[in-house]
Amino acid sequence: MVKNLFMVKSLNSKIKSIKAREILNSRGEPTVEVELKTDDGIFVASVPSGASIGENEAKELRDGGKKYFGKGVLKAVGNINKIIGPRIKGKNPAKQKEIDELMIKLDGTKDKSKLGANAILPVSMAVCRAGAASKDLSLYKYISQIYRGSPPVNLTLMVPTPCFNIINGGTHAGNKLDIQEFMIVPQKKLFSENLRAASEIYQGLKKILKNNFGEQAINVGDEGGFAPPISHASEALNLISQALKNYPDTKIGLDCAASQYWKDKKYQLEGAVFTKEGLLIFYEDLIKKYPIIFLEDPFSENDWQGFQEITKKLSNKIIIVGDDLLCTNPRRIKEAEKKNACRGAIIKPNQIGTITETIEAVKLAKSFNWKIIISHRSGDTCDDFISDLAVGVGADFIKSGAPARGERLAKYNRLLKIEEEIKS
Ligand code: 2PG
Ligand code: MG
Repeated sequence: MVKNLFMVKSLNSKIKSIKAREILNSRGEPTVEVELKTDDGIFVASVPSGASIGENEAKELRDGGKKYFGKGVLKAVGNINKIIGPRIKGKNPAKQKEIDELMIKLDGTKDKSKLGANAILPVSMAVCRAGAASKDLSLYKYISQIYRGSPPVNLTLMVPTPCFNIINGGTHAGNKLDIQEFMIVPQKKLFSENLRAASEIYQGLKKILKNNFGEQAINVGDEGGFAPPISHASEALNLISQALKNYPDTKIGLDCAASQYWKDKKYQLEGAVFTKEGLLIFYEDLIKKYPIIFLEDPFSENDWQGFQEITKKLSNKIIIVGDDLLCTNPRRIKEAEKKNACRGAIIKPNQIGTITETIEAVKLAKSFNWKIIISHRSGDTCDDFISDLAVGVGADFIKSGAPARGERLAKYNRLLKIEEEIKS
């Protein structure tokens, strides 16, 4: 007989208290952490923060003023402790949708700018963890239940393919590379094998960089990838190709984050000015020479035409992925589908602000047969929520930076445990 896990504890669990505080993220900048107490224990969650932020993202509330150069989050903390907390106390944490909708209503804005997405999201995440505990379920199984709308009986859950950012550029690094992320995407069957391959490739690349450019080349950027003193994508890709010599089946993904090189209404990169057509040819050349499987944000966030053209031209060969283009926002996802502007979505909970809306965004994108990449942010914490999220919603990929640095490995190491659990 199948044990109905949903009958176990959910009737009794209640949110008893909630406390938020200001902590620092991996860039050393303030962010919000929440501790939520229920009958089942204390559930902690913290939120990340981007550097290349899309115009259509939900807004973080920052304090302004002198402290932390204006980046303090005590207003967001206060909003949790004084406004959200009292309203959700006593509620059953398994009522994710109801609690998220209540917070959306309390905020009342389209972009969560009143209470702050950085106030709403950590509560939403902690509630989700508490909800899972109230059902005696691992978080990924619980998320899968929310996603499917049915109990996790006979689940075939998979760990997504990881994308490791091993060379950093753009706003994430102090070098001259315009493309923000050079990711390797190993193609082994098991996540643990992919992680091992990535670690070996990363260590191999470190040696190659040191031999080519000396010690300064092995300094790392915000996401743990190396930030060598190079300025052309082809140089980065040649170096990665050397590191992939013994890993021939490994693919490459690029996050161009092209909004960052859209300056004065022109694409300006690698010391040249590109037209839309010119930029498309630049990408075409790269995908001819290297085993690229996806291009994220190859054009600027409002350049629908650029996205449409590249999707039309290249999506039979690679996946065109929208990040800043979509901002995990259903309105933008629908528009992109209508315009045939991409075939994959980066999903970042803090771009939209609640777990319920994040899951809805995934559902919508999947209904269009798009590929899903769950993503961290460049300023992150050791919170590993996105790992469970990625497995729970059946994402195709997850990106969480290099196979190095604590806040990046928190996610990958959590996936190791999930894979062990799934296998057993
Ligand atoms: C991205 C992200 C994460 P940031 O552009 O995809 O890698 O960067 O968090 O700085 O927006
Ligand atoms: Mg991106």
